[in-house]
Amino acid sequence: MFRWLFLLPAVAVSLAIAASASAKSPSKLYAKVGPGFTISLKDGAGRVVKRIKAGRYVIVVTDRTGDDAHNFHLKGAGLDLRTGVGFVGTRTWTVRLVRGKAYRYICDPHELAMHGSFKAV
Ligand SMILES: [Cu+2]
Repeated sequence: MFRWLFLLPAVAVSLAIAASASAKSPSKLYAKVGPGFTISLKDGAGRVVKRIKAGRYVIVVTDRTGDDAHNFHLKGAGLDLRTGVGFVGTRTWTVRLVRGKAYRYICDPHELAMHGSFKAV
């Protein structure tokens, strides 16, 4: 009995931490490259990201291009993340977007045709 009384505060603290972690879990963004010569970054509602609130995000990158030799490369404000050319699959990146900074995403082999950008505000 005596031991359990000691444990109760620890349980309460860990429950509080779990609750705050879920309340603050970052929003997801969806990066896609392919099919064909298409590249995009959209929010959870399916809107192309142009201006976005600064903060932490989880970017789910889906690269479906394979033999077409595309990739998804995000850069700006200290970020430089990319999938490999020829990679097919999903990657998950946790990022912090900084207020006032611009970000650009490209396909490295076809930057002129396949690119987009947004700003954190
Ligand atoms: Cu490409």
